[in-house]
Amino acid sequence: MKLLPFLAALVGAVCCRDTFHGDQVLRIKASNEEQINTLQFLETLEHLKLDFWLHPSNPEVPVDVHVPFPSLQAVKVYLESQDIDYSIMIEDLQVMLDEEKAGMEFNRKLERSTSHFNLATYHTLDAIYTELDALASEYPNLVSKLQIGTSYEGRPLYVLKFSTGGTNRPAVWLDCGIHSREWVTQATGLWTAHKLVSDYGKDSSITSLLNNLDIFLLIVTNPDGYAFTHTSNRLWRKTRSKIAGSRCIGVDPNRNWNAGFGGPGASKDPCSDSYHGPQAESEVEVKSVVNFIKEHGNIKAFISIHSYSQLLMFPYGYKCTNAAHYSELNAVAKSAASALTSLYGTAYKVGPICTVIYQASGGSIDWSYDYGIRYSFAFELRDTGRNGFLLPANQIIPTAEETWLGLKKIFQHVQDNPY
Ligand code: INF
Ligand code: ZN
Repeated sequence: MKLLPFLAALVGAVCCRDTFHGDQVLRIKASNEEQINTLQFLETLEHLKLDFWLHPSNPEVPVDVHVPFPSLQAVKVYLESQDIDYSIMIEDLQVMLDEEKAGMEFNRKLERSTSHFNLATYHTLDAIYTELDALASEYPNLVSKLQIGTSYEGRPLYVLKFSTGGTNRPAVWLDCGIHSREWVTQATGLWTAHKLVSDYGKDSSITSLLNNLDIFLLIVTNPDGYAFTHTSNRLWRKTRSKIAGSRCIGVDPNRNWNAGFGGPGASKDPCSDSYHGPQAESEVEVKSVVNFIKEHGNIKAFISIHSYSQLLMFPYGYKCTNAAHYSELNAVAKSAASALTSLYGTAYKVGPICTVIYQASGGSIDWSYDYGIRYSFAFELRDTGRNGFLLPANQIIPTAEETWLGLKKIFQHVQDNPY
């Protein structure tokens, strides 16, 4: 009888994993507005089960779409019939997922033998949470772990606080992994946490930063979704909340903030990957961050880390008019992006969400900016589409290193421009 739970777990682990054998990711280049409209029509055909990694917006921005094998032929014939150019970005999605999984297994075994936390690999939620405790216990005078809430499925939302003292010092907020499938963002958050503790007292810019500002880092903003990407569907984006009246699960946590909520660029369809939710802040993961920011009362910068596309954006997404601090935000973003590019030459585009990509309502940094947090930015990390969300683990550290140079520029600007 003892075997039963094990067998159940085994069946559970194996039986419900989504597989993507023969699925492809196409990169579509629309050449005009009419072709964009055609692609937007395609996006409404639910039976094709298309997963748009990059949505059709304007002809300059490519459209990346995961096409399940059963829909491949029909989609390709349709695109060709409309003279819409496309290339195959990922030949067989399952092959890439299997390679990623094998890499993680290998590194997990290596880790067990060295008991050293390997920042150059992707980790499970449990491994990340264990590492948060390790950091807090190894650097008690610099790092503490706070729980700011509990996810829909009951997982803690842990924030690392980096502080060298003072009471309620001006602070910066940094969140990763609000979209669970964007694995390089949680990995970058982990690397950044290590960078802060190892360089404090050695690197004058980090020392000065932490002697004046506190840093709050939420490495796994969507733990339910992240756990689900490990057990069931690697490409899951949303939360895992149940929606009354729908068989579909989850809300897009980057459409659920009280900023232009329910406006253009969000879906009211619970089965859509950009579903805004039944009402603003319906998702406990979003509500917990909002409550924390409001209770703290002295947050001066709010930065949300996404992937992919290599962009550094600032408000607005819910409307296409310029923010009051447009010129300052643009200048800071340009300076941060060029610092980032200086390391490995990784090119970034800079600008307001609405013009750099598309109109998107209910986004986190629009909320933080309208709440009064002037320095609100969103990063879209590597790459520009060769691997998309499946960025090889050997790019984690270079990505985190270059991103840190951009973050440091923003933090220094916050330090030098109190408001
Ligand atoms: N980003 C897009 C999204 O649809 C664009 C975005 C980023 C909108 C930041 C608003 C704020 O949410 C991603 N990237 O999903 O992962
Ligand atoms: Zn995202």
